[in-house]
Amino acid sequence: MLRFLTSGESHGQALVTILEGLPAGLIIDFDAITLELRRRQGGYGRGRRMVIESDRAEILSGVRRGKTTGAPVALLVRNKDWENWQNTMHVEEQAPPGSTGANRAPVVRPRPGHADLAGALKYDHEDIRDVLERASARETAARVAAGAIARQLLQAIGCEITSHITGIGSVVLPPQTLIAFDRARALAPEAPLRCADTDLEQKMIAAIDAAKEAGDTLGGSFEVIARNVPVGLGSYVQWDRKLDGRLAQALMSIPAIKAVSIGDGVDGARRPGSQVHDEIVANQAARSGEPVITRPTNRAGGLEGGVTNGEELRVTGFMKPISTLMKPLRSVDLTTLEEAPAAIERSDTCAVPAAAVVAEAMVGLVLATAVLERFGGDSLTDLQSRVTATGRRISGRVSRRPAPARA
Ligand code: EPS
Repeated sequence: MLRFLTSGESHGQALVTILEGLPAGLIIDFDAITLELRRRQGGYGRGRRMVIESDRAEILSGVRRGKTTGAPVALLVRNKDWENWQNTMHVEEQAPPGSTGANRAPVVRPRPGHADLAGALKYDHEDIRDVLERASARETAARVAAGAIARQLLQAIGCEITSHITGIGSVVLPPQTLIAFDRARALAPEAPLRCADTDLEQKMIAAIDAAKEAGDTLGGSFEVIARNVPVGLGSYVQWDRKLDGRLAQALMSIPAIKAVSIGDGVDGARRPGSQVHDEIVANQAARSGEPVITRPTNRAGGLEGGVTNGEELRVTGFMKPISTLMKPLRSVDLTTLEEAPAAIERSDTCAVPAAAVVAEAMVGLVLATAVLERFGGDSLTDLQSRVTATGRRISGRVSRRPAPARA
């Protein structure tokens, strides 16, 4: 089974991840990890912090001569901003000699919508910085690094993941707009918002500009798409094995994600079953003319009964607006209990494109975990041969054609 933990504060020295359970023999593409980290840093609406950082993951262990060994993989992403924060964030009781950066005053005015107040009460922190440093979405850089490796494992069995932006604030793609996998993947990493509708993207940009101007923030939504997902990941036999539940949990764990839907999601709840469920039809295979089972639609988003059904997996995440407002909401000073505007921390106006990249990573980690549960294999070659064998068996059930080798 694949599992990972992260550690690290937003303005501490570094973020750390340990990813355990990878099979041996996976060739690691270091540039692909860097590319994912760079994608996460981008998107229109990000703040000045992203000008400071240029995230790279250093692999400390578990990889030798470019390949996984089967041992846990430790990854380190350094915070360049640390040099501006040493006098505030030092680990030692006193800042060591030579520490740099300002010694910042404690944060005492919690931001509505942030973990600030709940966290200060729960952990009994006087300085809300002890909450916000770990609750910060900076942590998601560690997840993206781990997710980039999970995606490389999935690629080794032919499974790929992409995403696109479906809404910023009230500017949204019409419901049930189907964006093809290839169209989403072709969106340039440096595109401002990676929205497939470029006219709409201009309106989204204008909405972000207006929010920034007003000292406000904006949320939005994105869809993650995975294709060539093996049939049979997850299970209906027990509540905690349903893959839809596991994906929802993984996406909801991304800061500011407030809802997750699969396939047509909420929209499906408003239509009759005849307009929601994907019919199962017998077609003729293009070349041989032999019968083959196909699904003319994929409103279910690739999951039925909590089990992948071989269609594209389509998961949408909905993000609330970032809770640091430059024109702050009312709050209370925790030291005096008098009303005062919420604290202002340097922040982003909109981070939906970044959240989409994080969601791709989380989907990758969930799928890679489910693949390893289903097929096992301590080496990549074992895993690949099991995936291929099962793929053949399933192809034999849905068509009369021999299955093409998957990996
Ligand atoms: C964040 C506040 C901002 C964001 C940060 C998340 O950081 P700072 O306070 O340093 O300006 O840029 O996101 C990242 C650092 C990142 O890597 O995504 C917050 O409060 O959550």
